[in-house]
Amino acid sequence: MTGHLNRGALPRLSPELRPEVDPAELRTRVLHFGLGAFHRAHQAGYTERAAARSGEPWGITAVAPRSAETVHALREQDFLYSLTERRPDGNRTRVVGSVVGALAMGPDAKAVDALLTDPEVTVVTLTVTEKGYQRSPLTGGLDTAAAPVAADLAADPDGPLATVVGRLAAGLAARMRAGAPPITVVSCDNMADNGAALGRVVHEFVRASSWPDRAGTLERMADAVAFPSTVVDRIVPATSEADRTSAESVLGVRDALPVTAEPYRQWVLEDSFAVARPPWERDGALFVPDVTPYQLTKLRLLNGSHSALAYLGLAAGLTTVAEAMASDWGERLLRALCAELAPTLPAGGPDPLRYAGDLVLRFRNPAMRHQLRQIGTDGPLKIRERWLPALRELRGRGAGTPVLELAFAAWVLTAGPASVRDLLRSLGAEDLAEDGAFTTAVTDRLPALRAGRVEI
Ligand code: CS2
Repeated sequence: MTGHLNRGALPRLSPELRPEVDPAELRTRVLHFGLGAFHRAHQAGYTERAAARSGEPWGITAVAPRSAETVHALREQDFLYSLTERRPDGNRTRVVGSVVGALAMGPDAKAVDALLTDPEVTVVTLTVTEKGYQRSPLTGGLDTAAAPVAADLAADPDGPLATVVGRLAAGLAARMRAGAPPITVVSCDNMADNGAALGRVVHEFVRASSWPDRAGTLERMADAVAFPSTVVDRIVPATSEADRTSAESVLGVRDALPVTAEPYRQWVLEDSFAVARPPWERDGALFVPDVTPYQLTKLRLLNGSHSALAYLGLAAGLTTVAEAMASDWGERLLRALCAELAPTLPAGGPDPLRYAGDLVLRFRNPAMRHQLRQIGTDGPLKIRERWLPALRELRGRGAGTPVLELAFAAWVLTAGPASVRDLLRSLGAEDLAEDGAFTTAVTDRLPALRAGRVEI
């Protein structure tokens, strides 16, 4: 077999490699922002199985906020791509069939808005990372002074906009004017209270706009647009050239956009949708009244220890999470950090120590090549969510924070500021910058780390 993956190639694939749905039978009923590997390995799979098991035609059109490269590559493949689960006992590959369209947010602005006003589209999902929300570090609300936000506020809302928040606000406003049915907008990014955070920036964008009907739009949005909070979880390393080669050898056709992921996956959603949604529970998603205990456990224990392993691993000259876990300090660090953070977690979530044990197994998976550098990017945005609230809470109670101090020192080293205080100030964490005991403890950790030693 030659050629590349597309609908025409499906009949030639062996049955266990084919999608669980016939993509030709799906229609766009979910609009997704953020066309990265994570969406393709997580929500797209849940949606595919929800459609397959319910017989309802839930298809996704995915919007790339910035680069149109993935959009073109997906179009070439009729929006198909393969997902390979990397299990310690071998790989399992399958083509995913739930994506039925791809748009580039700037050039395709009109098509994006047409879907946002389409009565058939009742769900919007987002994986745009923390920086996509354009939040002010001080207030958590919309950073109207940020250049792209200011430019979008001044721009014609019917034309191309630079920010997802602006596009969403403009499209939802158009939906309200058109009198289309209610809609649910689901943040799938790693932030505490992600639904409320998204609702806030979208509402604030409308409020800060000069649209003549903004007051009425805000009123209608309050009734007709829901912003549930969710917790998404699956480790999805960036795709490498080796992944493309191995996907091709399994499929027998070239796939330019394969994704790889660990076998584990989880999706917990606040059960407050406005209208019809894919029955994701048919594929194991959990709908609960309040996601907070799950969300904080995942953010602080999983993402928090990921960031700690990333900065400490980089300081020790390592490359991947599995390598850091195989070092003589990796597992100890992870367990000690989880134990330190456990008292900050609300009741009602997973047991923190058992959760830490599961993380040891997931992070150790030798079949995954999850780059420490990938996790280390966007440090300030991630650390603000992952470490600072727990750090403040523990220090406020007078509890020791030795593991966070060590992790912080490793971050200082890789971020390269003049001092620990400077770094804290640049995060807007004036209170911690003034906490002399903390800054001294972090500074004291630097010499050993500079010598490549991680001492827990
Ligand atoms: C990671 C996350 O890159 C990162 O910052 O911590 O992407 C992590 O792999 C996922 O949240 C796991 O669900």
